[in-house]
Amino acid sequence: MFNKILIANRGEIALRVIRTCKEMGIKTVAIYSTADKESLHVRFADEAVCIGPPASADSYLNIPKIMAAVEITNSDAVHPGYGFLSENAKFSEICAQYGVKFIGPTPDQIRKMGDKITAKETMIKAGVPVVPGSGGLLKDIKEGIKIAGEIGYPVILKATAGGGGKGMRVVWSDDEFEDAWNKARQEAKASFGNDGIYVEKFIEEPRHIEFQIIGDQKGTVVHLSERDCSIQRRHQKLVEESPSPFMTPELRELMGDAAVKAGKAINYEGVGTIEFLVDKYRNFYFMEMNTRIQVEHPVTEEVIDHDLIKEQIKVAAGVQISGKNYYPTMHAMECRINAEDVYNGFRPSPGKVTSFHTPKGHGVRVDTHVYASYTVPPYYDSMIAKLICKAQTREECITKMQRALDEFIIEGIKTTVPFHIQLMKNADFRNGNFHTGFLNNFELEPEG
Ligand code: MV4
Repeated sequence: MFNKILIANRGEIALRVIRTCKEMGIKTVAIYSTADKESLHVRFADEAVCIGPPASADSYLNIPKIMAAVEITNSDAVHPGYGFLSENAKFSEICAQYGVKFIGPTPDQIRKMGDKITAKETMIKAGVPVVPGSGGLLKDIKEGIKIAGEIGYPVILKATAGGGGKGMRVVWSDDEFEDAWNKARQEAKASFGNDGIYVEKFIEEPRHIEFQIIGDQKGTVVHLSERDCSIQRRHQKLVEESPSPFMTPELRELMGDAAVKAGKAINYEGVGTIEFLVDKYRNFYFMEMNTRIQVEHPVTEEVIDHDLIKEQIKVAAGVQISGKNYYPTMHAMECRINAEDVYNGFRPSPGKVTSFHTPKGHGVRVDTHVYASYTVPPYYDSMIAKLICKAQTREECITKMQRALDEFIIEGIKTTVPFHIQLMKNADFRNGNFHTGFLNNFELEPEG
């Protein structure tokens, strides 16, 4: 097992990793920017190294500075958390060159899934269903229009370097194609420095259902069931839950098998997520793979009753897993609490938190790095807490979530708590009747 892990991240996930390390008897090193000097991950780690000024490029994304911190603290492993360098193949490679274990996949595994066309080709070979489409880069508009005619409109143009919705355009007819093509290419070029575009059938009103998987270094891969992440706004997830209200035992077997095949196809090592689009007939299609621990991992932890960070660290250290899949025995839901003003287009609302009281009680969990008098810096992600509730049934889970949201006191900044309170009352949400477009038509009640 590792002696000392450096956590190359900040905020609640840095704290989350430190907690598990302590329970496993592993020493921890925090890194921090000057903006995070007063942060709890700095306080709770055994050692802390300041790595630079607030801007991410000069701190949490700066590989030379992080490697220097690894060296001076004599850390034998790095946990990248989510975001920042967690899916950076170069960082994984440099860690390997330094003889430091990157707690996550190999550079090759990251690259195979980072390029969407390569990922799709790999999935086709593995027998995992994918959305019908061009199957490769489009040469020009003419080829695109030809393929669109074959698969039938609507189609969607996607950037091969993409993910998270950037460089995507839906096209409904031949005469819209050229404009959409130009916009998708421009956006892809600007966002990823790669304007490679492919096309596929546009699945209307899909659900986003993802499977958690874990693989060990001996090639065993299992799934840990699904999370439904359909409640999103501009590709930012706001609520996740498990099981999906749309799931059936039969569909779980089919999708779970596909997720395991996907992991095995790249010999996946570590925790990862296979994202699927699911249409109203319960056809499912591989969308992307996330090669990191995700924000919403606690939802799975609650329904299968295992610490995913602990499992992640164990497989990184070479421990083998059993070959059996995990199934939910409870219902869990997570509301992301962001420092945002929901009444002003979810505009970021950083600043000093003057009072902070978290909900408590049976089946309630809050993962946060915030405390009263903490200042939310403007430089990073706006997520400041995750409220996770679990209960025997979805209905009880929502009731508990409502009770917990009512108990949350956060003063000094605006947060997404009022949004969640209203969502939990929505009849369609309560009935499990939603898809990825749900929030486009969700009307917020006036501030009151
Ligand atoms: C799609 C799609 C419909 N059909 N692909 C959005 C993010 C990117 N990773 C893929 N995305 C989508 N791909 C086909 N063929 C709809 C979306 C999509 C979406 C997917 C998941 C969650 C929220 C979404 C919101 C808008 C569009």
